[in-house]
Amino acid sequence: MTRISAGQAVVDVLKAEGVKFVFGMPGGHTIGIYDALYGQQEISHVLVRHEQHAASMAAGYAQLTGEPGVCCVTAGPGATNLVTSIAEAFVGALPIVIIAGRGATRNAHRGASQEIDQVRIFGPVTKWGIRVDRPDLIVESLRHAFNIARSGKPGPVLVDIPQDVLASEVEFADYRPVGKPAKLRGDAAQIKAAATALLSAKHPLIVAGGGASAADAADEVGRLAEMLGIPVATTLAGRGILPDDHPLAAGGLGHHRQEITKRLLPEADVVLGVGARFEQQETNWKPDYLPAPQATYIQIDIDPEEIGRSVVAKVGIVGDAKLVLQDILAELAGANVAGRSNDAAARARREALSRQRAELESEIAAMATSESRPLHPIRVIGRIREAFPRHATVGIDVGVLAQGMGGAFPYFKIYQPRSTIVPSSFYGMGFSASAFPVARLVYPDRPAACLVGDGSFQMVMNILPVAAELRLGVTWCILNDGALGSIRDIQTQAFSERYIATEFAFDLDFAKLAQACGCYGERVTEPSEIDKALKRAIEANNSGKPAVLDFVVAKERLKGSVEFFKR
Ligand SMILES: Cc1ncc(C[n+]2csc(CCOP(=O)(O)OP(=O)(O)O)c2C)c(N)n1
Repeated sequence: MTRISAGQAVVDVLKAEGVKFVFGMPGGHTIGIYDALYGQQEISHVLVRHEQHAASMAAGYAQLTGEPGVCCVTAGPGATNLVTSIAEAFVGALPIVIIAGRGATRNAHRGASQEIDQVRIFGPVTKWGIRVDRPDLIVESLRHAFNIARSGKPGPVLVDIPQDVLASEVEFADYRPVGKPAKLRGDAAQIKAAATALLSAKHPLIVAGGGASAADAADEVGRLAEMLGIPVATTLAGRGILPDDHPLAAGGLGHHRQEITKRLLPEADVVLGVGARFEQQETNWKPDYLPAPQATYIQIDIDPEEIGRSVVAKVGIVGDAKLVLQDILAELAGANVAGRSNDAAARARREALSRQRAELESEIAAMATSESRPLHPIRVIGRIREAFPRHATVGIDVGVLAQGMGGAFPYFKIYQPRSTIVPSSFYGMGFSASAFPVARLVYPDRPAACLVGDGSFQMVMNILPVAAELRLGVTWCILNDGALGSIRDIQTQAFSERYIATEFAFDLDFAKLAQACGCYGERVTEPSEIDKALKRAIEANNSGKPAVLDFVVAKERLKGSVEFFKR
């Protein structure tokens, strides 16, 4: 047992928990933690320019690694600046540990500097929060925080440490982390019922969500799909569970749906949700066709409260998606399914899927080669996909992802799990763009491209110096239509083109902005320049320079883009 400063104890706990990065900004309240970060090598601190970026980057870190991202912020405004992206992480079930300063206990409730009830403010967007009232509680509060963030359905937690508590000394013994939580197996009877339902299905469908990614269940999803010839649709957070060129990959649901998944869900007679919540944003829920009202739903989720929340599950299995799928696979193997992967029904499903995919590709082809000026967004999106390798990390921000720009996601192929930074159904503009530099911290050797609208980028563009300072070679590809395109779309199609508050009168020069922030910057207006600009950006990235490509694109949209808003 040694006596050390409370700030040192915090840092020692972080090291013992395996933390490699802390995202934050210091203040007088947290200076003791920062002093303990000085001169050590194990933890790098990422100095953000606004705490929202700290929360976004911590969430992005959690999305790519499954491990908690850590934010360290000062009391009051430092903490409240986190809220929006913490809400994103809460809805997206991403583990985050927030360490926040807090007004001194001795002055609490009588105007302590930057004092506000942070535990209450964060209440609805965290799994747990505590104001640590005594120095001797710091270490165990942090241990508890890491355990809660990681266990069950992961999520953000808050540890507020008041200024006077952090200025104390604490007794510190060997710290033992709780470690990774034990994985939960599903109920055997329900697993049998799931296998039986899948075997009797004529039009089965797997919907893989963020829970499938979180459980690293990509192999199992693929094996089950192949064993019975089941198409796999994914929610946004599930993209990459099957590579998009796998013969059974049907594409995304919800806002990033396309014609194939739009058809598949209403047709399905048995729908297996793997860590998918069937929320509005995920499935584009509409009473008339989504979710398929007649279908038998099987739901696998780590969180018992999710079972039956959005759809009435006939079979609900609480457990780790990977283990549950392994047990379902074992059950099916015992039921003599040899030949099922290629029986007439499975073949018909495969053929239909492959035909529909070819149709979709040919629909995109004309747009993808369009010579129009301003640039066709699908041409830009297609070329970005070509320029970046399969294993690139991909960020897609809100507007681009939604109806706007024709929806990047339906046409942007994803090939591996844990390779995307995307918003949850909380859906905050700028989240992915502000999180994006973390892509190169997690995967230093993988190129990284983030597709973002000009509206969303303007919300978070002070992320640029953060990336430049750390030499994080990522490329933001701005699809600049001079508008809040997704909302303007609604005005076009449902409000007789009465455009209000959706068009930018000022033409911001994002290339110059990027250059001023130490990044490579280029505006692209000619179709013939797209590939060359991408090459230059990737070269800049390879030498450690982040890049911004400002693609001037048309405001035009794909058909049916406001369907979501029609009743
Ligand atoms: C923080 C936040 N504010 C507002 C919205 C509502 N909203 C959704 S998409 C969008 C427009 C996004 O514009 P842009 O980033 O330029 O992308 P585009 O739609 O043009 O592709 C708005 C305002 C939101 N989702 N999040």
